[in-house]
Amino acid sequence: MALSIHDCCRRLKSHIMRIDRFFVSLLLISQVFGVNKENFKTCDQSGFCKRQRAMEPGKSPYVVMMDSINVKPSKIEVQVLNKENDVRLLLEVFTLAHNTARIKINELQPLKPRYEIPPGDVLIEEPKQQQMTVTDVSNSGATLTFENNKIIIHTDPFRIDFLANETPVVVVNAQGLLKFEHLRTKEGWFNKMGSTIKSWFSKPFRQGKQDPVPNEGEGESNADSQQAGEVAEGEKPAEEEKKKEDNEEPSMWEETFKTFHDSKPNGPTSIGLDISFPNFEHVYGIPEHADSMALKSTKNTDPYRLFNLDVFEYDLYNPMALYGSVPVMLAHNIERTVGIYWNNAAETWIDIGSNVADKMADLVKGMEMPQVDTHWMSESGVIDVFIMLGPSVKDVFYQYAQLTGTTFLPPLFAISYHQCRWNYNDEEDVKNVDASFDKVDIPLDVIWLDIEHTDGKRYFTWASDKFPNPVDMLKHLGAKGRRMVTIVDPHLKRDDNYKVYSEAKSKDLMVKTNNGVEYEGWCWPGSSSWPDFTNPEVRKWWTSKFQYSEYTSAPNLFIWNDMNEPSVFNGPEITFHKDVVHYGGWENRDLHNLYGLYVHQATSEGQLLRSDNQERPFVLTRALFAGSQRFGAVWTGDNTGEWGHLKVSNPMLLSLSLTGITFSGADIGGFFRNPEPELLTRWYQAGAFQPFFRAHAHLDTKRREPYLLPEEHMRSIRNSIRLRYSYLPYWYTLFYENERSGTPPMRPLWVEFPQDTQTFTMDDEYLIGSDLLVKPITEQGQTSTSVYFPGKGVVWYDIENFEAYNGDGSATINAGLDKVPVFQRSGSIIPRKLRIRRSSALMTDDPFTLFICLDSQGKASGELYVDDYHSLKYKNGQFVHKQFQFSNNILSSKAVPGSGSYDTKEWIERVIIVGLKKGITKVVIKSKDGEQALQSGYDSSAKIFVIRKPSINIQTDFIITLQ
Ligand code: NBV
Repeated sequence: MALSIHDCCRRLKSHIMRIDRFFVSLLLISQVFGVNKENFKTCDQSGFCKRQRAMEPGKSPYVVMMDSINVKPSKIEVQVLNKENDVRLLLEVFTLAHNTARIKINELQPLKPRYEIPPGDVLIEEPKQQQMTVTDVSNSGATLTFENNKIIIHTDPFRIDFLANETPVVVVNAQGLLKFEHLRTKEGWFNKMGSTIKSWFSKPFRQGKQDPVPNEGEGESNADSQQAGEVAEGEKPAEEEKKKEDNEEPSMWEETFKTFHDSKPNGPTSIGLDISFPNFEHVYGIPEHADSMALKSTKNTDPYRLFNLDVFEYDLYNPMALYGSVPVMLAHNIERTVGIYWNNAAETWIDIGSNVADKMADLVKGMEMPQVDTHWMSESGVIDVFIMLGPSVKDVFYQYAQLTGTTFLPPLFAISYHQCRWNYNDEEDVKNVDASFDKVDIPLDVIWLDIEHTDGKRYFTWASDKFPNPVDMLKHLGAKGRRMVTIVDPHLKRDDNYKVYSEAKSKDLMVKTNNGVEYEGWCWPGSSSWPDFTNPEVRKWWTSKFQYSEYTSAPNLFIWNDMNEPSVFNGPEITFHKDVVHYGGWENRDLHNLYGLYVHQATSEGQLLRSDNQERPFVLTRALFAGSQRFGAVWTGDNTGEWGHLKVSNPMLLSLSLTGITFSGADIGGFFRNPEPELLTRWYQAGAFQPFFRAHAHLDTKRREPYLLPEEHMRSIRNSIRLRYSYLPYWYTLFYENERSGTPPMRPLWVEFPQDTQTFTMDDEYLIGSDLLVKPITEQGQTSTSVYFPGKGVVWYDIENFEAYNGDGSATINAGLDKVPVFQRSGSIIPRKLRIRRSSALMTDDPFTLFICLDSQGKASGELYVDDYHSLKYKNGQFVHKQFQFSNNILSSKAVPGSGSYDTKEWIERVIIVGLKKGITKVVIKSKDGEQALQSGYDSSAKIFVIRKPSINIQTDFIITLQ
C-alpha cells in the first residue's frame, strides 16, 4: 500500500514520540533503583585519568632551562624541558596583588592554541600584578620574593616551593607528577604503528599548521640568546616522527565508553600536576561531591571528579562527580590557611593523599611534618594555578573574591522561604497553596513552577489550558508581596513552530556536532538542541527572551535553570559528547564545566535587561563552576528524602560556601521519595539555617506542603520558618558582608576558631556569621544531641531560653521535635524582626529587636545593613549600615564609615540584653532628637534585661545609657 507524504510524516512523528516516551520511561525507571553507576566513568574508564594516575612519584623528567629565563617586573618566564621526549614547555610565574601568586604552564610551541578560559568569564578581569624581587638566579634555580613570601624555583627535577614568612606552605611538583601531553599529529604516531592498528582508524586527521619544534638538544644551546617563548632564528622545525614519544596507546586517538564513541580529533591533550601542602593535615573544597567537608584520602577510591553531570539519586560519601565543579581547594592548620584555584574547565580528577613531608627535608631540616599531597588531572587546556597565601582564612576568601567575584546581595525574598514542587498543576493549585500558607500562618515568599507549566516543555511559554492568565496569577501573588519562579531549561524542543527554537536555528546559534551540523539529543521535550551559551552573541540573544514582549510575565517572576550540565538523556554519561563543537571551534572536552555557568549568566543578565538594570535578578542554577556565585543561587540537585541526605546537606553546603558559592541550599524534604513527617520537620529546621531555603519534591511524591502535615509537625515547621524570618535582618547583613569581602554567611567552626583543631573535621555543626552556632538534628528518633561549643572564655546562649553554655567543651542539649539547637555567641549583637507576616515584603517597615549577649567584660558588638531590599540602588549609596557597640553599660549605634543613606521607616522597638549584672534602675536614650528615659526591667525567669520602645529610626545615631 502506498503511503502519502502526510501519512509518512504522521507515522514518523508517532515513532519519534514513542522513542521519546521510551527514553523518558527509562529515565524514570532508573530513578526507582537509585544511581546507576554504570552510566558514569571511573578513572580507569577515562583514558586520560588512567594515564595521568599511572605516573609514578619521584621520577619527574622535567628540568628547568635556566639559560632561557626572562625576568619581568611581576613575572618570570622560563622554559621547562621534558627529557624523555624533548618537548619544551613554557613556565610563567606571576606575583599578584593581595598575597596571591599564579603559575601557568603551556607548551612552548603547541601545534595550535590550547583552550584557556577567556578573562572576564570566570576571572572577573586579568588579575592585578604585584612587583617581585628576584634575589637569586643560578643553574640550580631562582628565588623571588613579594610581600612576605618567597617563591623558589628548583631546576632538576623541576619543583616550585611557596613560602609564607619563611614557612613552606605550597609545593608544586614535589612528587614529580607533572605530565603535559603535548599536541601531536596523528600521522606521526600512526606511521610508527603496524598496518593492523592503521586499520582501526578511518578518518583522516585535520590538516593543522605545524609550528616548528626544536630538535633534540638544540633548545638548550640556543636558549641563552632567547627570551622564553620565542624561537631562535635558524632553529629547524623537527620532524614529528623523529621525536621520542611517550608510551602511546590507541585510546589516545579515540575512545569508547559503553556505546558512545569519542572521535578525539586532537588526540591526547591532558595535563597533570601535583600540589602539596606541607605542614597541613586537612584540605577542603572542590565541590560538588556528596561527601564530608574535610576531604578524604583517595588512596583506595577513585580520585574526586569534577565534571558537571546529572546524576539521579546520587550516592553518599564518594568522590563521584555531581552537577557542579569548583576547582578550589583550601588547606588549613592552626597557623594559617592557604588556597589554590585550578583555572581549568575541562573534566578534572583530583587525588588526595597524606604524607610525611620528607621531600621537604631540605626546607625544614630535622623536622618531620605532616603534608597533604594532591594530584590534579585535567583532560585538556593549560596548567593555570592561583596560589592564595592567606594567611587567615578570611584573607583567602578575599583573595579568591578578587579573582572570581562574589555573590551580589540577593533581594530579600530570595533568602526567605520558597515553596516548590514538580509540579503545581494549574492556577487554581497555585492559589490554593498561596491561601493555605496564610491559613496556618506560615510565611512564604515564593511559589515555584516546574516544567509542566509550559506548553509541551517549550520554555518561555505557558500551558494555556492550565495557566490561561499568568499575569493575573502573578498579580494575585504580588498583592501579598509574593513572587513566582518558573523553570527555564537550556534544551530547546526541535519544533519549527516554537519561536525560540526556530529563531536560534535560523540565527545558527546551536552547539554543533564534530561534522558541523546542529547537535541533536533527547531531553524532556523529546528531540532537542542546545544554544551555544559559550558564545557571547548567543548569551546576548538569550537575554532578550526575558523581555515582557517575549515572555508573558511580570516583574515578580524570576527564573530557575535546571538540566544545564547539560543533561542529555541519550548522551554519554547523560551529557554532551566530548567532541561536540562550540564557539571558536573548541570542543566540549575543553570547556564542559563552563556550560552551566554561561546559561546562568545569560539568564541573570536577561533579568537585568528586563528591568533596565534597576532590579536585582534571582536565578537558581543546578550546574555551576567557579564564579557562578556572581549570577545567583545554587542548589544541590536531586537528593532523596532519607536521613543520610539531610545529614550530608551540611557538609555539601559548607564545601560550596568555602569555595565562593555562598548562596546555596538543598531540596528541603529530599526530592525523591516520601519523607516521614519527622524527617521533613528536621529538614525544615536545618534548612531554616542554611543560605537558600526551598522545599521541593518529585512529581511522583505525595503532596507534603507544611499545612498538610499532622498538627504537631506542622507547628514545628511553622516555628522554624518563622524563626528564619525573624533572623532575616542578620542574614541580609551577612550577605552584604559576603558581597564585599567574600566571607560566606554559612561557615565551618574553624573559620572563626582557626586554632581549635577539634573543629577541623566537624561538619555536623556550623556557624551562621560569626555569632550563631547551629547543630541541626539529622538522626531519626533523636531527642537530644551533644553540641560542641568552641572558644575558651566564650559563652553560648540558647536562642530560645538563654541557657548559657561555656565554650571549649560539649554539652547535651535536649532537642524534642520542636527544638532547633541554635546558640548566640557572647559578645555579639544580633538584629531580628519579631513581627512575622505573610511574606518578607510585608515586613519591610517593621521594627527591629536587638539581641545583645554580653561577654565576660560586659561588652558586645554587631552590625545591621538595610536598604530597599530589592533594587540596585544600594550600589549608589542608598543604604544604611550601622555598627552597634555595648560597653560600660552604654549601647551606641553609629553609621559604619562609608555608609550611605536610605530613607527607611524601620525602627528599634526593643533591646534585649543577656548576661547583664543586676542593679540597673534607669535607662536613657540620647540622639539628635533629644534625650528621653526608657522603660526597662529584668525578666528574671528568662534571665534577660529588656529595654522597651526606644522607638528610634534605624537611620539615626543614638546612645542608650544604663545606670
Ligand atoms: O524539572 C523536573 C526536575 C526538577 O524538579 C528537579 O529539581 C531537577 O533537579 N528536573 C531535575 C528534571 C528531572 C528529574 C528526574
